[in-house]
Amino acid sequence: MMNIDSTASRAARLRALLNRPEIAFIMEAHNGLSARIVEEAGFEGIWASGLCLSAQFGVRDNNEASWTQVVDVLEFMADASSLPILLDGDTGYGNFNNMRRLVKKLEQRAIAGVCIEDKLFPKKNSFIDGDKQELADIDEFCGKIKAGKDAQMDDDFCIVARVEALIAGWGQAEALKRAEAYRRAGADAILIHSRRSRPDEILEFAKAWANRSPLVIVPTKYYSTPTQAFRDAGISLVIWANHLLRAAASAMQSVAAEVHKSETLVDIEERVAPVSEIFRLQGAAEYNEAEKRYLKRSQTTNAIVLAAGRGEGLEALTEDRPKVMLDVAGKPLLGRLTDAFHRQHIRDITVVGGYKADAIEAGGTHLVLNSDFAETGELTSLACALDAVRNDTVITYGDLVFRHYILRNLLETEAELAVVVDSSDAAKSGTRDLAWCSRADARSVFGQDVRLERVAGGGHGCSSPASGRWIGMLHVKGAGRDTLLAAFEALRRRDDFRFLGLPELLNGVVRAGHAVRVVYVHGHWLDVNNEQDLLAATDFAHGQSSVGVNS
Ligand code: SPV
Ligand code: MG
Repeated sequence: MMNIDSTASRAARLRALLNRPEIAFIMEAHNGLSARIVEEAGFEGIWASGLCLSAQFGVRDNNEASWTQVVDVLEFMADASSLPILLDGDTGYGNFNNMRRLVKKLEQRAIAGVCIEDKLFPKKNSFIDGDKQELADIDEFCGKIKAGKDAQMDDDFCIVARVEALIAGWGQAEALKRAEAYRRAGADAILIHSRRSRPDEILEFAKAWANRSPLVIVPTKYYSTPTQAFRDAGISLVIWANHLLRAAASAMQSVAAEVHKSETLVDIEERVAPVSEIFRLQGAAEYNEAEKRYLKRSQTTNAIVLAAGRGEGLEALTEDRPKVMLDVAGKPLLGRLTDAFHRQHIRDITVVGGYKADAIEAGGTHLVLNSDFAETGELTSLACALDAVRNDTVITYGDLVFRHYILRNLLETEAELAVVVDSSDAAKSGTRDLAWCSRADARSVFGQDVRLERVAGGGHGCSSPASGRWIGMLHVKGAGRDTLLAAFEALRRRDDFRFLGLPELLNGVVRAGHAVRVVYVHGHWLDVNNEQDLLAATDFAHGQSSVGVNS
């Protein structure tokens, strides 16, 4: 078969289908989805059938749908498929002037051509009372063809003239006379239609027509004719005019009846296309790719919450649940944390559970398990969630309660690695996670360029006073991920790895010469380590102690 240049315009491709020596086949479509299905099946073009377009609206093929409603559907079809579309334009929806406007609007939507029939507006389908159909005046119809040809901007746009003389029972001579007049008026092809169940009158017409111009047929009624007969007759284009709509109608009737009767979906699920197939036909994969490109920030930040511990000092309250499931003003700590993430559009949250992990309930989060939680430190928990350390990840302890701006400020830093340090906690000795930074908190300066120098575990002595306390929250993004993972792997090789916590990881990063940006806060958060903290958290949650809660 002669191949059509797939880079050519749609109109040029339709023209090539009509003009090439080999027969071509186009299939009906009536919306975007069916247009895509036609293309995937391998067809070279689409027939935008008037019957099917009206039927999918649930109206009759009597110009009950307006022409602009038809053009709106064509726009979806052209978006869903790259094939040339030949519109069944009925009678052109009016006189020569309506035809001119139709051609203009079709070209604007990349429709390749239009077929108009020599009947009167409003038309009626050719298979309903065909013999009673009135035909258009030949001269008037020729004027309509000329007007269309004069209106087209692209020389390749095709106008097919459909001869209804055989449908109306006016005979071969009338059909040939009309076809010749339409050809002379400028029609690019002739569609000869028949409502007979045998192809005789079509084949007779084709023989007499003798390839004066491309010939198009619609073998809906003479469907049992072998296609070779059309080839032998020199037919250019065969239109399978309504078969996807009819296939869909049968399938929908059968499924609707069965579900109504059985009151269950169990018997039909395997017979219908999976939802995933509908997503594929809609192009969902492309959307997901585009989302990665254009919705980076809000969609790609994820969080890891370390929530494996029971909570020393809280044994009385944690017999049946881990610390993160302790209630704070009607909501577990973990629920408060996930709410805080959601506020910053972080929905991908991995929780590392351990002690009583079965009791962890946090809708929409992924739970992973550190089964060795009793004998290990935070880095072993982090190891369970290492694949969740991505290009933009917040890692946090699970027992924090904080004002929303703290997480927002951390996310907004440009740094590839950043931690939140509370400068109000600097003076306390014995507090864990004390932090030494390159500069003390100059509280009047917003966005200070301060780097982390060291974080110490509980009670770790140091000659110089600490700059504050790391609150247990860090943000890693871009190349910071590789930095963090490299430091992690270095620690993993140590014999005491199982006892190590997040401070050692931060220190490892700093020791390797990488910058960890400090985001200073002054209070406005707390962590829960004993019953007193729990009460304070409840106050905090009620907003009764919104300033200096941790000082
Ligand atoms: C259509 O598909 O709408 C047609 C072909 O015009 S037919 O229904 O056979 O008239
Ligand atoms: Mg039609």
